[in-house]
Amino acid sequence: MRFLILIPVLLILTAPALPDAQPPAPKHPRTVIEVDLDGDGRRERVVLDVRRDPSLSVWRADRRLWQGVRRAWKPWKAALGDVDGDGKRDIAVGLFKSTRFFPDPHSCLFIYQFNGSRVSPKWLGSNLSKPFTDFLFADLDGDGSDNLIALETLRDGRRCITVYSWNGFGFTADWHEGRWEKAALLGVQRGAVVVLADGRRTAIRRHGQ
Ligand SMILES: [Ca+2]
Ligand SMILES: [Ca+2]
Repeated sequence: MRFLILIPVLLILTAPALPDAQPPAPKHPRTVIEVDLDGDGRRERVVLDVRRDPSLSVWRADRRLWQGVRRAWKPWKAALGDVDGDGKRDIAVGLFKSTRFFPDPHSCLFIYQFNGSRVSPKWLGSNLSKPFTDFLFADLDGDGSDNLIALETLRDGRRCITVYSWNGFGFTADWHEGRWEKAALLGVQRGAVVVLADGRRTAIRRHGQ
């Protein structure tokens, strides 16, 4: 009897969070971000083109420094953030693919780092704490490294935002907020996450700040 009760409990504990059936639609097929990734005074260009294979490339002027990210991984967004606070921007890509531990395709995040001449994988994340459909980076707590801010889906289908910090090996969830029917991540303003939550523009801060 005790065994029978344990099975559903174990299933709940070990099951991945409710997967999204569809990948988030890329807002644009081609995203170009021009920025000085490594702070050497020369600008780089990060290009995500979901029609190309591989889909992500990093350029300086006319020279392609790197390309990667298979189109079959269904990339849907690229964004930059200095997750580890070393002064160099890291490149994050949202994908919709199966991973070793979760065979159903789901949203996951890969982070690449640029050392001034080469791009290499920094973190090939299986998933975040919940299914997510949008993300951005901003230094919310002023510690010099950017937080990952993700728009996520709770088990009941409602939306929340979760704020993460880089821990050296991956991301730790610091706090989450919201239980909205519909939500869109608009950006960050004066240290608050701005969300269009159930039709209302709402600024979210960590509780008590
Ligand atoms: Ca540069
Ligand atoms: Ca960095």
